[in-house]
Amino acid sequence: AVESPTARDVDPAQILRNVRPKLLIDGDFVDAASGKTFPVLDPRTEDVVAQVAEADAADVDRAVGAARRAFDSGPWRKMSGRQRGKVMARMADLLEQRAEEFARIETLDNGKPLAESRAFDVTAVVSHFRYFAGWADKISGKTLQTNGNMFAYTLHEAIGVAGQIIPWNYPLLMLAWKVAPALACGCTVVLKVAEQTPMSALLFGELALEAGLPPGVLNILPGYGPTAGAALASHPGVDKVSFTGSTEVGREVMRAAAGGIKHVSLELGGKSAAIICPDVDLESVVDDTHMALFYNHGQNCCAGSRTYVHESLYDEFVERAVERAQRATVGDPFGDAQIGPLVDSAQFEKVLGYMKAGKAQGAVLRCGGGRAGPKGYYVEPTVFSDVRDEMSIAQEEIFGPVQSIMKWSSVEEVLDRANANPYGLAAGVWTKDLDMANRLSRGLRAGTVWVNCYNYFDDAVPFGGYKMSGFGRDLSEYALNNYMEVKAVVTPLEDPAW
Ligand code: TXE
Repeated sequence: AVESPTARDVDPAQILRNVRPKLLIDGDFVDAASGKTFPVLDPRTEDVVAQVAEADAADVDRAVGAARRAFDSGPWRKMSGRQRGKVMARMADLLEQRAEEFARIETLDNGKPLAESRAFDVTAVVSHFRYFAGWADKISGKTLQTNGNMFAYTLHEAIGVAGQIIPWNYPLLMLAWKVAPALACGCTVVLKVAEQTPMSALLFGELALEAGLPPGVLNILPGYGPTAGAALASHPGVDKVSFTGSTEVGREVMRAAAGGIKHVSLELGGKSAAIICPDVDLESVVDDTHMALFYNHGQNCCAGSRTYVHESLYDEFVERAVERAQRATVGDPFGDAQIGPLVDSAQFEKVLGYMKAGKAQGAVLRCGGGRAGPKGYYVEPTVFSDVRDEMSIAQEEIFGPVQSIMKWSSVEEVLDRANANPYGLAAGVWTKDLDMANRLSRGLRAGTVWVNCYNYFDDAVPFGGYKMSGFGRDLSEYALNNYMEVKAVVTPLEDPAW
């Protein structure tokens, strides 16, 4: 059942009261050079809740100029790691003090349940800035043993200006994954936020300044991809481009960055396999695999969107998975519903299109399959069984609450089928058999393999893709590599005994 899209009494203007809908450039909130603005919608109602300054190439140029100056001659790079870490820790503290405000903005902008914005998104962002604040004074090179009479060591130096482009599915968390390691390394940043969800980042920019981040170190540009995003990816003043989004746009970004031989890291789409072995406890696995797909309404790059169930359990699994999906409530994300609206009309149409394609290509629709409610971007939690690998719902990233359940019989076969997809972001394996767990986790061509769990994220655990899911790692010590140059310094020793 779908409750009314605005069952809860929330006032968007009140939620957004502290957000300045502008561009953050060089420490100031400014209008776009063109004076243009674009509308931001409430996905519950499709109503416009704000008009935000729309950055384009001229603003990217201003922002990159500011970031360049802040890097080349500003205080940030010259501060000690300890001092930088202190500012970053203050950013985390200020965010924590205003966690509720951020959670409400995130839910209004994106449509995700408020309980999740609080418990996951905002909490994870605070934790992430603390974690990388801790790294800022622990970044150092190595002293090397040379074969000759030479003294050699490496310096790990900040890459320079990072141009970062992020999507809308976790607006503030994607900011954190990009910005925190860059700042820890001493880089300065121009961040292009997603046009659907610019609000939380703008308030965050305000807090960053309050925490003592010098002007120009973090510049934030709301705007569209083909204009602002493309200008950032190709700007000669940018040393490094990091991108999270679709594989299609990732390819464009890489091409744009190629002209300047910029460093690039990409976290792209996925079609992750969830493999259920015959020896599992069905009850908990049904729940795990449900959450693996339906969390964040399936708008998750690592969503477990190909559910491979061993033939011995298949019929019972399908029945229980359907029952589980039917229990998921759809409705106002400010209420108790587990599934809110999708982010925008494009996403809504895309997901409905895959629901139609599943039916047309012969998968068996077990529940859902259409829009939910008359207004807003709500869709029904949907389960298809009897899905075959060649169907588009089994091949392509849907990015919505649509579970595709397939049957397997031998381990070689399921491994081959799981790997026979261009993406390689994540996978899940459920078994009590250690040999089976080892065999599958080593055999799967994916950047993360969760065994007997799914969607477990930790600041200390790297995340990123194989194959067309991209390269480079977010999170953890590995993320520092995205923002560092390695310099070798070599000098002769007069006396080998030194
Ligand atoms: O992504 P885009 P969209 C997938 C998911 C989704 C599909 C489309 O399947 O349904 O992508 O979503 C900016 N140069 N993912 O259209 O277009 C854009 O403004 C530079 C998976 O939202 O890739 C936004 O800031 N930048 C993904 C960002 O790129 C450009 C998360 C992502 O937008 C640009 C989101 C250009 N030419 C979508 N065009 C994941 N990996 O989590 C757009 N952008």
